[in-house]
Amino acid sequence: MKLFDCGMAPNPRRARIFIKEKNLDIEMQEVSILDGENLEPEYIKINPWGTLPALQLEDGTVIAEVPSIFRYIEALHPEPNLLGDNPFEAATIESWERFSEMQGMQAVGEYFRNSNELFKNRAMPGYSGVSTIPELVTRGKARVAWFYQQLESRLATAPYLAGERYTASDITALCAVDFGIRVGLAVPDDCMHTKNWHSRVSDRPGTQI
Ligand SMILES: N[C@@H](CCC(=O)N[C@@H](CS)C(=O)NCC(=O)O)C(=O)O
Repeated sequence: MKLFDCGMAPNPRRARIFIKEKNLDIEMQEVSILDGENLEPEYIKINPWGTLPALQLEDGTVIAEVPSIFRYIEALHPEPNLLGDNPFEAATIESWERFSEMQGMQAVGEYFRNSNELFKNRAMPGYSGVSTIPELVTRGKARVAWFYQQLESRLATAPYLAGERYTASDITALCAVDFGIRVGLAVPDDCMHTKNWHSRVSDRPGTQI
C-alpha cells in the first residue's frame, strides 16, 4: 500500500495521523500541491480528481476521500479502534467526523482559497478549474466562527467529540482547527473547552505530524 501525501496540506494529515494511531508503516509519496504536481497527468492517472490524499492498494487500485481511507484501514487493522465499536458510537463518530470536514475543514478552505492568488483558478481542491469568488472570504470566516461555536458547545459536555475517547472525529476536527490557526483563524480565547481539547489532542504522539 502507498499513501499519496502532501506534507503541508490538512486533509492528507488526517490520513497520516490515522495511520500513526494504528502504528502502521505505510509507504508515503509526496505530491506538491503548491507546485501543482497533483494536477499533472502523472498524478491524474492515479487519482482523476487530483486530490490528496489517495491510498493505492497492492493491485494498483486507488481509494480517495479520507473517510474511505479510514474505513479501509480500520477494516484491515481493527485495533486501536477509531471508528466505533458499537452502532451508536460508530454513528456518533461519523456524524462529528463529517461535520468537522464539511463545516470546519471546508469553511477554512473557503476562506483560504478565495483569498489566495495561487488558487485563482483552483477554487475547489484538485482538478476542477473552478474560479475563486472574493465574497466567499467573508462567508468562510463567518462559517469558521460558527464551527468553533459548535465545537465549544459539544466539548463543554464531553472530553472528545464522539464522547469519552479519542476517535477519527477528533483527528478531522484537529486538522481543521490547525488549518484555521495557520491561516489566521484561531480558536477564540473564550472557547476554553475547545482550547483544552486542542492541547490534549495535540499532545498525542500520533498528531505530531
Ligand atoms: N474530501 C476530500 C478532501 C481532499 C482535499 O481537499 N485535499 C486537498 C488538500 S488538503 C487537495 O487535494 N488540494 C488539491 C488542490 O488544491 O489542488 C478528502 O476527504 O480526501
